[in-house]
Amino acid sequence: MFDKILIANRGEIAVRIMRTAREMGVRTVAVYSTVDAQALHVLTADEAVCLGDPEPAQSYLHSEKIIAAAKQTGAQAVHPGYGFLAENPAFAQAVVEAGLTFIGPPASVMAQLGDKTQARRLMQSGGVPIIPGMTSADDDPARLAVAAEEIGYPLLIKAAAGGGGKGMRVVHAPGELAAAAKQAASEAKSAFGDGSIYLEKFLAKPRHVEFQILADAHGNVVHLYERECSIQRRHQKIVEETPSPALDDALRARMGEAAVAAAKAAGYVNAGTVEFLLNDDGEFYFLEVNTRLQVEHPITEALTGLDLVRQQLTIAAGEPLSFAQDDVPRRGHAIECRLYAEDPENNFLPSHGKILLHREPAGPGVRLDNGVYTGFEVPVQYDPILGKLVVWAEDRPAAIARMTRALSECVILGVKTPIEYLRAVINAPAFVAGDTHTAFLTEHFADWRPDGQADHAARLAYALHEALAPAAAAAAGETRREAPSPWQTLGHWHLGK
Ligand code: MV4
Repeated sequence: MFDKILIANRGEIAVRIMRTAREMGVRTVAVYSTVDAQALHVLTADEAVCLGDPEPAQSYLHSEKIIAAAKQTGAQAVHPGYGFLAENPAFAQAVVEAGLTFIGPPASVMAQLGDKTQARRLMQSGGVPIIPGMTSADDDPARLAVAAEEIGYPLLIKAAAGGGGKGMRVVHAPGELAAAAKQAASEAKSAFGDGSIYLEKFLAKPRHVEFQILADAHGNVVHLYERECSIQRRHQKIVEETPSPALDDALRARMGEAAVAAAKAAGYVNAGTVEFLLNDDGEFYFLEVNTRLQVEHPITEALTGLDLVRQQLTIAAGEPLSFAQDDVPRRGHAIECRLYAEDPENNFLPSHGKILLHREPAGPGVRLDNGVYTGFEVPVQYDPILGKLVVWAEDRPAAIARMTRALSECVILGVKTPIEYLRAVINAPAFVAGDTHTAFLTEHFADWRPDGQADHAARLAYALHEALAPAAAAAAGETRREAPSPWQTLGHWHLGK
């Protein structure tokens, strides 16, 4: 096992990786930009190296600086987290060329899966069902028209270099195809530097069901069951859960086998996620492979009891998996809610600022993967994720009740958060019924407004505010003795008369 690793990331995911490293006796090196000098991941690490200015290109996206920091501190391996350089094959390659281990799949595998038409060809050859459509990119209008007739309408134009929903365009009739293709190609060119596009049959209201896989360097591949991630807004996941309410044991087994086949077809090594779209008729199709640890990985950890970061480190160190598919436990139900500094009443606009008060939920079955603290200023330069709240309980209704309770305990003042929105989402009748599909938020939460009722968290916040006002004011750098009224910072919460 490694003695020391560098975590090429920030915030809650860097802290989460360091926690497992510490348990394994592996020392950690943080990297940070000048705005993150006091960030939690820096305080958590054994040592830290400043990369420079806050702009991502000068800090968390600067491969050379990060690799130099690893060499300088004697780290033997680099964990990329998610986002930033995590799915950049050139970075993975540069890490290896510097004599270090990349904690993730080989650069060549990452590159192949990053090309969406190449990924489709790989999956087709591996017997994994793909969405009917083209398996190579083409921009010739005549050939696109022929392919479109074969696939049938409605269809979806996708960017070969895309993924994650960027650069997609629905086409409802042949007359729209040529113009839409031209626009999509030019959008793809400016977004990805590559204007290649292809066509797929458009599936209406599918579910997003992804499978966690683990593959070691000795050819062993297992899956760790699914995560239901259909509750998304603008391709941003909001709530994830496992098991998926849409899967029975037979479908779970078939999709799990397909996920393992996908990993084998790609020559995958380390932890990865095979994404599928699932129709309400029970048909499922390969979507893409995410070649990283995902934001929502903790629900799989709660379900299986396995530590995915530990698995990533042991696989990267060349050790074989210590268990077989039939040994992967699965118990109860887990839900994750993402906590961003954003305003659900204002189109989820990022809400940067100083955290005036941060109170962590706790208690049975509750886990908070957090990256901030009272007094920390959420930087404007990065994704405003603060943390993730994860609960486990014996079944789905108990997990919903537990998440509702944990959200009520969670107090974050100073920036807007979607805590109240999340509570409404997981208690909406359609969610409770398990009717989760990719149009869920559009159908049920397009014009959500808080109900203005005082709740447990608001009352708690008020009490804490009274107790902690001087400390909060000091943390906020206020000259006056009292922090701002909690009703200003709570935004939509109003205590009943
Ligand atoms: C689709 C689709 C319908 N039909 N492909 C969005 C993310 C990107 N990875 C692929 N996505 C979709 N691909 C076909 N052929 C619908 C989506 C989609 C979606 C997928 C997963 C989760 C949320 C979504 C929201 C809108 C559209």
